[in-house]
Amino acid sequence: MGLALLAPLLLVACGGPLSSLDPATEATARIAGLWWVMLIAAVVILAGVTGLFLWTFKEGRGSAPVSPRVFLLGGGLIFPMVTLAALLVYALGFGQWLLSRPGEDVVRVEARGHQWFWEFTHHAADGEVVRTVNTLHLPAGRPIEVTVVSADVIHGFWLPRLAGKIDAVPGHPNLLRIDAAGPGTYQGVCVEFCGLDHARMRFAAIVHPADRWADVLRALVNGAEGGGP
Ligand SMILES: [Cu+2]
Repeated sequence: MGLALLAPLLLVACGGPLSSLDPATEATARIAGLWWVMLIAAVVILAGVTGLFLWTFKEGRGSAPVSPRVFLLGGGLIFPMVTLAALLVYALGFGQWLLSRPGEDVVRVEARGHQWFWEFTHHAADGEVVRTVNTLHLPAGRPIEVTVVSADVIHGFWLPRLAGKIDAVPGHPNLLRIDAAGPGTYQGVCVEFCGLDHARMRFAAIVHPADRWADVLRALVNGAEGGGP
């Protein structure tokens, strides 16, 4: 009964424009999946250790169901080593897949962090360059590679529902891959403390239908806002 009441509350709490637990792409769905696996594993481990602790209290000293040697070696050494090694191998492979994957028809944009705003650079088909502030325009259904850099201090680029997060480091471009399946407006935020106005360093990514992408770029070149999705 308790769980039945709790589940809808948890789902509501996990929603919202800046929630990585409300994924809109395959990449963020896999990130959210990994988060849930880690949460459940952490709860199971905590419950097990608490259970052993309470058992010892209840039954008295020396009555634990496992010997101290097994508990220390198994629980303190072997189990964390195996678990952390498995997580490390998975995370390295997944991180590589997440950051940059080869693909045809890749759309390349640049995100440059400033104290305290984001400057985005888009490239139109005729070679024109379009810069926007705090609004990133993207096409749906095409692989997108965002080059993330900084003009001053270290910032953190994060679009929770669309992609993973990556640091914006001065003089060191980082690549972030985005595959946005459908149009929409997604919220992003700076996630590295970068000074007084860090908390207000938000931005939006507008994902446009693929067949409107050329028109959007043309409108941006002509000084329009590019419209909604
Ligand atoms: Cu910041």
